[in-house]
Amino acid sequence: MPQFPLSSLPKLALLAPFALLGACQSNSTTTETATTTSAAADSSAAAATAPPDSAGKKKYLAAPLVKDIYTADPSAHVFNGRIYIYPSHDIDTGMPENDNGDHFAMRDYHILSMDSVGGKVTDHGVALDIKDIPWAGRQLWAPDAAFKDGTYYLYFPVKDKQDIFRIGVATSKSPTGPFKAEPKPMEGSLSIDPAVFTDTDGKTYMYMGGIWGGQLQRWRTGKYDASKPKEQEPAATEPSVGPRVARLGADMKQFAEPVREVKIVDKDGKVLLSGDNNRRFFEGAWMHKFNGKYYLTYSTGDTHFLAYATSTSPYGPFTYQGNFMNPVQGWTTHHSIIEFKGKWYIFYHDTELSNKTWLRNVKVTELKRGADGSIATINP
Ligand code: FUB
Repeated sequence: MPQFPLSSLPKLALLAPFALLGACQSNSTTTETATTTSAAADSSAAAATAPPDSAGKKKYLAAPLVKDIYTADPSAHVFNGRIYIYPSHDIDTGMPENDNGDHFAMRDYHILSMDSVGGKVTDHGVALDIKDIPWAGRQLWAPDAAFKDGTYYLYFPVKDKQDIFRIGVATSKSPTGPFKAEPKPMEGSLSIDPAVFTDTDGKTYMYMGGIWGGQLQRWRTGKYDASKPKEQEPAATEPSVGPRVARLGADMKQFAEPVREVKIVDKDGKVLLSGDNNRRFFEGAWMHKFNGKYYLTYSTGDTHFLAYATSTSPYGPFTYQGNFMNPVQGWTTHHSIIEFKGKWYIFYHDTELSNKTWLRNVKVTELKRGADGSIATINP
């Protein structure tokens, strides 16, 4: 999870100056935004990053989907033929930046929806507030959602009152909420960034985890270890920490099996090393299936790429195939991938509106592939 080490400064320093647009914060009423997604219309996934224009303004591949609140970590799904986006709702709380990501101090979720890519985006207002989650302490991070048998499930990571990230679930009869949280976190859940995937056979899995501020490295022994946080990441020459996965039970509120670690290996079958920062898993896992293959996509964190690895099983091992999105503006990079009306799209965020790493805005662009299923590189 996001920290703000000095390594990110050269990247930020390269950013051309651009207008800082004000954005207001939480608003519980539904609002609509007419937006153009230059993205889907004209992006070539393999095109080079557009240079600044003659006025020196930075150019972006796509436009923010909403501008009156800050949104991040978009998990997109298609329910009843409409696209729903389950993002984090970034706010400026004045928390100083630190290595634990305390400045990401979000307190509620708003759900966005649209009936087409490039169409009007509706903000459905507050769907779940931290004050209504009995066990929550602080920091509502990247959520995801699922639908089964007439109920919508919102999965969310939040620190409990002992400051340990766990994953909770809330339910609603509507994809836009309001959602009612279960009284306790999901048993056995850990860390951050739940991503829920329902396979073609109807089985549903949750992928989860993120290192550093996301605390996944603290679970290496199977139990949460708060001691010596700086020494818990494996040494550079040791296997990296993998995301976790578990199948969900029939009630969608608990795991049907113990949570297990997902291995991401190189072409020789060797687990990627912890020091392999350009390729190893950091946070923000997503799962989709294409032509019978499972695609695990994720952020490399401190090197700011989105990477992908494939497998013939939802449990892996996943073979690393490449990085497919170059760094966005801002430290964090987080995404989701959906198919909609015969095309594939990636939802992601950057900091175009604020130029502040903790005040992000979600975007969408088309995801393109080679004939062999490889994902084309995106320059955001
Ligand atoms: O939004 C808070 C955290 O930042 C998410 O959980 C991470 O994936 C990163 O985007």
